[in-house]
Amino acid sequence: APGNGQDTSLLAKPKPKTQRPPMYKVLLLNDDYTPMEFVVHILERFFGLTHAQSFDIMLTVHKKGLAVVGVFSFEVAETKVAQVMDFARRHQHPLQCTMEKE
Ligand code: TYC
Repeated sequence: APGNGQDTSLLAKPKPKTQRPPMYKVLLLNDDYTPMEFVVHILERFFGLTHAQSFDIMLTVHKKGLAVVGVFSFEVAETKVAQVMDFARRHQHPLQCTMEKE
């Protein structure tokens, strides 16, 4: 601005902002009925986690109420949620899995 002694026009260069797609957290929710081993199996089967990683996440959900299982693109997150919900429903467990924008 004129007169204010704060001209940055010689230093300010335009910053091209590269657009990155939003990422989505897949969350697993606790309940009182789904067997612990079933949850561990789901984490191994659909998220490619080791047995130890799966057991840790299952215990976190059991103790804290929920946990982030992983962060994925919208399409991948949607698929994981659908796979978990379908598998739980087919086995008649009330397990809930949801996604949330990061
Ligand atoms: N709370 C369940 C039980 O005591 C175990 C459990 C863990 C259920 C994680 C859901 O996402 C879950 N059998």
